[in-house]
Amino acid sequence: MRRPLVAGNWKMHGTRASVSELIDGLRLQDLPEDVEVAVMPTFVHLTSVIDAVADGAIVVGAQDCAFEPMPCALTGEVAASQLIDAGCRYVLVGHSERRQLLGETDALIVRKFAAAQGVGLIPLLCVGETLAEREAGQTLDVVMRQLRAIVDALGVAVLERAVIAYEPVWAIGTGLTATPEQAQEVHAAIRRYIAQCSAQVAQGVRILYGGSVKATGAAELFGMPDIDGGLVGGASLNADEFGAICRAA
Ligand code: G2H
Repeated sequence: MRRPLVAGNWKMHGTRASVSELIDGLRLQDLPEDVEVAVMPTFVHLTSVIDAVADGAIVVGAQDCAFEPMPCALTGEVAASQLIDAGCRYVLVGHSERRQLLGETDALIVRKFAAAQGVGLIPLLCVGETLAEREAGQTLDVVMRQLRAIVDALGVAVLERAVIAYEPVWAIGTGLTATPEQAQEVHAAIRRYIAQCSAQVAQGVRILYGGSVKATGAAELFGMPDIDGGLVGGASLNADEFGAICRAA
């Protein structure tokens, strides 16, 4: 049995006051014990959030890490080892906003993934196609290319200590959610692809859906056999809405 994970990606949102208010709101939520709940604030808010949730069930992740795992002369970056030291459990790698707006390549994402795992962080690898790629019938080619970059470089076994998030780029922040059937088709293809290398890894790896997830419709998405939870952006900034999404998983 795969334990569902719902992760709130707060992106570049929040002030000290609004983050504190959001955490207070989350602590009032009735979060299901059989679902793992994570939040991913900006770097500047990480330690205050980690301290604030230390006595509860919510775990914390970062939104990025450097390709170098250990502290070194790399201005502006944060090492995976520093995230572990701060108390993080997860780190996003390969989010489409970083692939598209910051030019992150598959090769760089492989290095960040390896840096994270090397120090014991769990990488949450994001994959997904653009609207043009979907319309050109290239969805599975694109998603498998992004996944193959990791498997070819690091081996399939690394997915035993990782999470995958399928996030169709056309559904991110647009209000357009993939239908449960559209998402399930890609999730099942991802699991089939991994099963070609290892049936055991394929069975165990959690594959989240991301892209305009809201409380409405979340239960239908999470009810699909290969969808193991969600990576939630905008809706995770509202404690009641995020709580409802967690309860739907
Ligand atoms: C996709 C998602 C969270 P949103 O980026 O990673 O954001 O739910 O706002 O589409």
